[in-house]
Amino acid sequence: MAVKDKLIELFDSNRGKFLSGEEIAGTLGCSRNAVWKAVKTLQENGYNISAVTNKGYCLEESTDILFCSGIKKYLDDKNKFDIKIYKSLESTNLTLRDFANEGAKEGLVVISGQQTKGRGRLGRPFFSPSDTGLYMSILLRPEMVAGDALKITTAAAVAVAEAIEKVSGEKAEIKWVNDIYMSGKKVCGILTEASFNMEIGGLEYAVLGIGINAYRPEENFPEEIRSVADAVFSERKSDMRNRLAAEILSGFGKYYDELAKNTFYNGYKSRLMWIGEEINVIHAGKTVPATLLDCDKDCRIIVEYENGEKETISSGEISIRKR
Ligand code: BTX
Repeated sequence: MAVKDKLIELFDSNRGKFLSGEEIAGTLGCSRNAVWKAVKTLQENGYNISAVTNKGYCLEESTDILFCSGIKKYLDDKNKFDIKIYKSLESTNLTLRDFANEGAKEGLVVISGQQTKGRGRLGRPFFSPSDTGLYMSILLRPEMVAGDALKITTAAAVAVAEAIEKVSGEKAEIKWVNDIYMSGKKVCGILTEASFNMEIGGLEYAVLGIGINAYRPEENFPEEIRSVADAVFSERKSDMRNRLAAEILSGFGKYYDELAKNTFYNGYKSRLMWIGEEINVIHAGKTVPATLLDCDKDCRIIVEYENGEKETISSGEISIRKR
């Protein structure tokens, strides 16, 4: 392990306490100069480390920085996922796809503190500013037919909603198919991108991408999404994003292992927004008014149109109708 990584662990277990350069060098078995250099690198990477003459270095209690051992500390099964953390990437889904194409194993997780080209569905952008979100992609190599891939996304939506509720103590809801809302605003989007193998007639791999607004960005959300987007936490607290990442991985890992049994279904249905309400169904460029009746075992929605016809829908989007 590099000095920098050992230092993160040492600071993490001594948050709010000053440690002298000599003490750190002794514990890590390196020179004081190496400690100083590692502290500088961490500070440049956004760690709030105070340096005070005659006292030493101290990691601020409230620091919420994503780091590997910080996530692993909260994980149920520490060996199930191989986690790689980056400061900034174009898109975690794109980076993970490159790894997948090179043969990476199921369970590889790419996390970034920022995305410069975060991707949403249908080519839309996903706003992913630095240091306030959690942008994460998980590599899966399931043995399933392409039609079952929707289950990956819906199971992930439940795992994310449960993780948010556990860490924040607030209620999270699911907007069909896979947006997570809190108090009527979107705090998370999920994008699963699959690679198909024509010869085996199934999925070669799937990249499950999850983007969460953990905190409101200092400069606020951009004008165009300000009325729809919000963040999970109202104030910055220590280790929130590491805990959130770990809870999502643990929860999703469990549902994924039992995907054929649909064990996530009750958690999905109980959090589904707008059942019984008047909605618009948006599909293939058309917007049609309907009532949302129910959600079946495959997480497809059942809607009733104004002419009384009912339909079960597995793709597209819905919005609430303004009354
Ligand atoms: P989506 O197409 O449903 O969401 C994108 C739409 O949501 C945008 O058109 C905009 O209206 C709104 N939006 C954009 N950014 C945000 C935001 N930060 N919070 C709330 N609303 C927003 C949802 O697609 C799927 C998003 C997946 C993002 C993850 S991040 C990790 C992984 N890597 C990657 O490039 N994408 C995924």
